[in-house]
Amino acid sequence: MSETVADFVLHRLREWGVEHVFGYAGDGINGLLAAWERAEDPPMFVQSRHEEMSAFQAVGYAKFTGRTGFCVATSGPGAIHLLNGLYDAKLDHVPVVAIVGQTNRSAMGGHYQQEVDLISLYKDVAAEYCQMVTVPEQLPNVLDRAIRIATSQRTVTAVIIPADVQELEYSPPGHEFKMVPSSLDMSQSPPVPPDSELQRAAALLNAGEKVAMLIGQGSRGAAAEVIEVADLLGAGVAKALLGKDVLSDELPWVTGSIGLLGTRPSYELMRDCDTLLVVGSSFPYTQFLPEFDQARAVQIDVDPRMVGLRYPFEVNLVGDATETLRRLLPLLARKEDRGWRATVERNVSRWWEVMQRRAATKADPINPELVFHALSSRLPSDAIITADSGSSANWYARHVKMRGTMRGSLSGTLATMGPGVPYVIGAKFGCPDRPCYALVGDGAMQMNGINELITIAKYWKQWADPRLVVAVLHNNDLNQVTWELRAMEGSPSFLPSQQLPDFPYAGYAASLGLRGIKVDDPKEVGAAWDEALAADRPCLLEFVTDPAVPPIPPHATLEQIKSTVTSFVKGDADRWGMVKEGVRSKLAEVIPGTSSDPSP
Ligand SMILES: Cc1ncc(C[n+]2csc(CCOP(=O)(O)OP(=O)(O)O)c2C)c(N)n1
Repeated sequence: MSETVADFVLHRLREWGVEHVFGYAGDGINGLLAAWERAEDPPMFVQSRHEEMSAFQAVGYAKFTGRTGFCVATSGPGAIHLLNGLYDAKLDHVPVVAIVGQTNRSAMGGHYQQEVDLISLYKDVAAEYCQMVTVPEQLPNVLDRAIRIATSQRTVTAVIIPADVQELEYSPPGHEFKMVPSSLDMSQSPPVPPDSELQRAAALLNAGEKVAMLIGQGSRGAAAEVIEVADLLGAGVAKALLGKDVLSDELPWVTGSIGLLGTRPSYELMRDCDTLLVVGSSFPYTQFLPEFDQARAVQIDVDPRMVGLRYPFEVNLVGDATETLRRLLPLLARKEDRGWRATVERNVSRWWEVMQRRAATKADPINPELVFHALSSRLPSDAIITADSGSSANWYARHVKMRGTMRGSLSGTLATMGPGVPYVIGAKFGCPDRPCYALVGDGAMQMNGINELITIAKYWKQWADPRLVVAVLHNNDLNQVTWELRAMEGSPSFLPSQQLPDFPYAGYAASLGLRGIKVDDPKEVGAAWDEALAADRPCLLEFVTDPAVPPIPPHATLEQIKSTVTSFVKGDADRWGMVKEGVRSKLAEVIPGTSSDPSP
């Protein structure tokens, strides 16, 4: 049988070294599915429960492997379902190629079943490249460019292939007028700034006395250079959430996360510095950066479209983080006065004590901070961790100490609920020998996670290492938003929107043949983590946690907490609990011994 367009798609993906495509079936891609049936793996077709999950899996795969993710869906509803996951990729600068079906060319424009104007629909999410293949000769060029652009621009691209085109006999572009042949292979040569720009940056950094660094995911792979620069400048280093795993939290001058979910020492670092060096981060919350007239600032980013944002930087260097820092290093003078460094280190060490105390603060029944604190020291040094949007992102940001080769991520920019579980599924296909943890709220679990447990049950036996732990914070509340409502509106929570129906998470996991453990006693938290990691199969840990433990922002004072909490003692069912827990957590920062240490 001759090669069809669909056969060629798989053939070309194989030539690009693609090993996994995350997708869901439908007649808009029947030609592709039939080709998959004929073909030998790779690429492997990984089936989810919903196309949005396929997109999230592709994003998780790409985030944790550093490779480009691929997802596939049928026309109309399938392509629509992919969108949220694709936006997650686009906003977090993750390379993902979406291949979607379309109705037959003969039906287009006829208000046909499942016909949606996909070029228009994908125009924004795949703004860098979105093309429909209408004749076979167009294919290699369109597919190759979609892969090259997604990979080099770290963005989303889309290839739309009508169902009838998939079944046409493949015919390559010729050596002719209006034919566009294509080829494989691509080399990446990251940009480096010119010497004159590096000298300007170095002069500014050398002139400062109290240097703060902020690093993001763009500094991945540059940890050694960041450490050297920070040492020379006597700087403290804060991390944007997507860059949390770039640098170990065991370094005494790493202040941890920054922002609303960040740490107190990061807040203090920015509040008190006189010089700022941002490397590979587009951290959006300007209010957590120094005052505009307080610090002179340099930014380094690989993408010329992303420099000069968020702060009045004096020097904007366009360059790869590793190469740029390497070239900057010989131009930097070592700061002999180490007083600022010592202050940063004191703040950091105090913060970790506070975290210990906060985790040990009493709650009913389990303090979610205890759950994350107990996990942190138990994590294998090669663990992959995801957190979902919700209060778990707070506790992940503050309590999980990165070390070794640990990796971690969440939906940093779109901040969508729901990727926690599908991200780790993507990770398990990309890095099957690493232990994975998804840290998820019960709302996110009910939104997506429960269904994707079925996907885990379907595939886990194929993974070299079955260790995958899904931890659910069972608080029957959309807690993060409940707290936002309370803080912003000063109103009691609106139960019809915030309260969640109960669900037996651990029991459900067990019914799928996975391990399921329910924990409602704080004394059992540590042992449960150990048991989950030792299990011979993926394990769901259901922690019954207290929704009254507030995710306190790093800059809040005890007085602010007291007045905020008391201001909404108006109608909340758990109002007295909140007052108690909020004040208690804040007190744990200032007064040792406000806890009843339940020994994690
Ligand atoms: C798709 C989507 N819908 C809604 C939101 C708004 N939102 C952010 S966090 C959150 C609550 C999450 O609740 P849950 O998963 O139960 O975690 P908790 O905060 O209770 O730990 C909501 C509704 C969002 N970010 N994404």
